[in-house]
Amino acid sequence: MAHQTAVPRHFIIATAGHVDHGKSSLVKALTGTDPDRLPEEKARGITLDLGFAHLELRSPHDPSFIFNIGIVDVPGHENLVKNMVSGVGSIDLALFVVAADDGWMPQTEEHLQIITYLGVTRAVVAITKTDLVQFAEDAAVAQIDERLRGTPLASAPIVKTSIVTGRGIEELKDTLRRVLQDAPPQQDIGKPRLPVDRAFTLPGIGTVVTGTLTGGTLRRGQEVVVWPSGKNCRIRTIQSHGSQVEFSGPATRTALNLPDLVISSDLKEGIKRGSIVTTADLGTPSYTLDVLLDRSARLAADKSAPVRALKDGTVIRWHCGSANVPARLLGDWEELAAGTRGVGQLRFDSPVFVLAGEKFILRDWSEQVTLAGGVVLDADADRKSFRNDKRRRFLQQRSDSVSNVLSFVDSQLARDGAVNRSGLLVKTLFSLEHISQSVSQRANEGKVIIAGDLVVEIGTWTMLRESMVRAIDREHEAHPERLGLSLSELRASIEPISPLPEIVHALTAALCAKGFQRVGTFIRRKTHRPALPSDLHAAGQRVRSALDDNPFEPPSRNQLAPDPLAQKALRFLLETGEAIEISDDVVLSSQALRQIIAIVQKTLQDSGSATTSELRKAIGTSRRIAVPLLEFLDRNGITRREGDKRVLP
Ligand SMILES: Nc1nc2c(ncn2[C@@H]2O[C@H](COP(=O)(O)OP(=O)(O)OP(=O)(O)O)[C@@H](O)[C@H]2O)c(=O)[nH]1
Ligand SMILES: [Mg+2]
Repeated sequence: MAHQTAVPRHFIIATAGHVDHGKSSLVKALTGTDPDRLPEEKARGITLDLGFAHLELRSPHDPSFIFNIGIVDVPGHENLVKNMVSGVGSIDLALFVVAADDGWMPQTEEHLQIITYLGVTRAVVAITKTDLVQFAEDAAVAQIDERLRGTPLASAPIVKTSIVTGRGIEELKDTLRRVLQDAPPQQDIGKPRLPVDRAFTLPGIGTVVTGTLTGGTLRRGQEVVVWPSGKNCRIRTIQSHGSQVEFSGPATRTALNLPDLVISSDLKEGIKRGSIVTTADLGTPSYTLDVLLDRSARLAADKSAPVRALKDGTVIRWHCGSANVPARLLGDWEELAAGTRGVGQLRFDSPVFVLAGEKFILRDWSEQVTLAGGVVLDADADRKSFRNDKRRRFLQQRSDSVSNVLSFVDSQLARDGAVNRSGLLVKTLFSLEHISQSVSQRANEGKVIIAGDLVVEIGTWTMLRESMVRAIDREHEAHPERLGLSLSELRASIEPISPLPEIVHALTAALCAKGFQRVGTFIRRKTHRPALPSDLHAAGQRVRSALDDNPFEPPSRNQLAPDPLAQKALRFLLETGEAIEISDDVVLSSQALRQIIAIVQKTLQDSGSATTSELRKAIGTSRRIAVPLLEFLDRNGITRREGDKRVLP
C-alpha cells in the first residue's frame, strides 16, 4: 500500500445562537475545552467575550485527511452582539445552536442575519438540551426548517444533542466532517491579514496578539505592519493551536508575538482588538469606502419591532473583521428599506484598513440592532466624486458582480482610463496572478493596451492617440516651416485628459512605430517636409544668398536677418539644418561648415597642431568668425584646445 501522509486542511467554525442556548457547553463537549475563560464568565455562567477551542477531525472517506478546526465561541446575549460580530468574520461554517426548550429567539434571528450578511453559506444546526423536552423535538426541527427556508442555510443538517446524556455529540462530529469534506479550503491570495481579536502581554515575552488569519501566510521573522497605527515590526514567534509553528496560513487561529508593539486603548497608537496585522505592500488605510449595502427582508418580518431607519447621513457603527468603528453613511437613497440593496459611502474619522470585496455589518450607534450588511466596492473611495456619473457607473458595474475579477478590472479601467499595472486592484480580494491574467485576457481581446507598467483602456488609448495626431497635424499646417511638434507641446496636448507621464512615452512610441518620426525633440509625420511658406519665400532666398555669397565669411546674424520676416526664415533654415548656429552672432551654411571641418582636420593631420591664427589663414576667414568657430568645433569634439593651440581629439 502506498504510504499516505496526512494533509491537514484548516477551517474556522463559529458558534451562533441565542443566549444560554448551550453554545459554550457544546464546544466543551466537542473539544474538551471550556471556551468560557474569564472568571466573570464562569461566575455568571454566561459568555461575555469570544472564546476559542481546537478540534481535530479526520475525513470519513480518507482517514489520513485531517480537518484542523479552530472554533470561535461567541456570546449570545443581546448586549454582546458587537463581540459576536468580531468573531465571525472569515469563518467557513456556522455551528448554529437552538435550545429545544426555547426555540427560535431574537438573537437566533439576529445571528442568522449577521452570518448571512457575511456570506457564510455552510452551517450545521445543533438542537441542544433535548434532554429537557420530551415531545417538543419535532416541533423544534419544524420551526428551524421554517425559519431557515429561503436562506443560504436552508439545507443545513440538523442534529439533536444533549450534553447531559451525550446524545448527538458523535453524530455532530460526523456531520461536521461531512459538510467540511465538500468545503473548499480558504484561498491563499498572497494577502495575509490578521484581524486582532485579543492582545495581551506575557512576562518575558511581551505583546502577543491572536486572530483568525485570512488571505495568506505569515512566517516567523517576517516584517509586518499593524493598521491603523502604521507601526512596523517583526514577528518573533508564531503559535497555532498551542504549538510553535514556522508559518501559519488562511483559516488558522494564530497567535503572533510582536515584542516591539505596545498595547494601547487608542488604535492609532498601538495594538488592540480591531487592529489588523498585514504586510506593507497592500497599501494603507482609508477614510472613505464606497460600499454596497444589503438590508435583509427579514427585518420587516418582526412585527413587534419597527424596522430602524437607515437614512442618508446616519452615523452608525461599522463592524469588519474585529474592527468596530463609527462612520457616517451617505446613500444614494432617501432611506434604505428592508429587503433592498443600495450603493453608499462610509466616511470615517479615523482610517480603516480593508480590501474591496470584504464584507461587513452595520449596527446602530448605540449597539442595539443590526441594521444591514454590506460589501466594500472601492477601498479608496473619493468624497468629492461621490455623486458623479462615472462613479455611479463604476459602482454599478462592481455591485453586479462583486467577486468577479474581470468586472473589477473593467470597471477600474472604464473609470480611470489608464492605470499603473503594478498598483492595479492591490486593495481587493483578488490575487496578483488573477488580476494579471485578467489584464492579459483583455489585452488579447484588444480591449486594453499594455505599455510597460501601464494598462490603458482601448477607448482612452485611441482618444489620446487621436488628439496627439491632431496636435501634430495642426502644427504642420500652422507652421509648415517647422520640423514638427515639440515633445513638450505634445505632452501638453493630452495633459488635461490623462496626466500620467508614462502614457506620453507609450503613445509617442506607438506613433513612431506607425507613420510618425521623432527628430531631436520634435515629432512629425514621416511624410512632412518642412517648407518655407510663400510669405517667407523671398526672405528665405535673401538669407540663403547672403550665406552663400561669401560662405566662410558671412555677415553677422543681425545683418543676415534684420527684420522679423528674415528672422523667421533664418529660424526655418536653422531648424531644418540648412544653416548652423555657431555662436549668438555667427551663422554658417551647413555646406560651408562641412568644408571648413575638412580643412581644419587636414591642417591638423599635417602639422599635428595649429594656433587660431594658423587655422584662420588655412580656412581663409576673419578673426570674427574663426574664434567662435573653433570654440564650436571644440564643443562638438572635432578639435581640442591645448594651451593656445588646437589638436585633433
Ligand atoms: N439540560 C441541559 N442543559 C444544558 C445543555 N447544554 C447546555 N446546558 C445548560 O445551559 C446553560 C447555558 O449553557 P451555555 O453553554 O453557557 O450557553 P451559551 O449558549 O454558551 O450561553 P451564552 O454564551 O451566554 O450565550 C448552562 O447551565 C448549561 O449547563 C443540555 O444539553 N442539557
Ligand atoms: Mg457561551
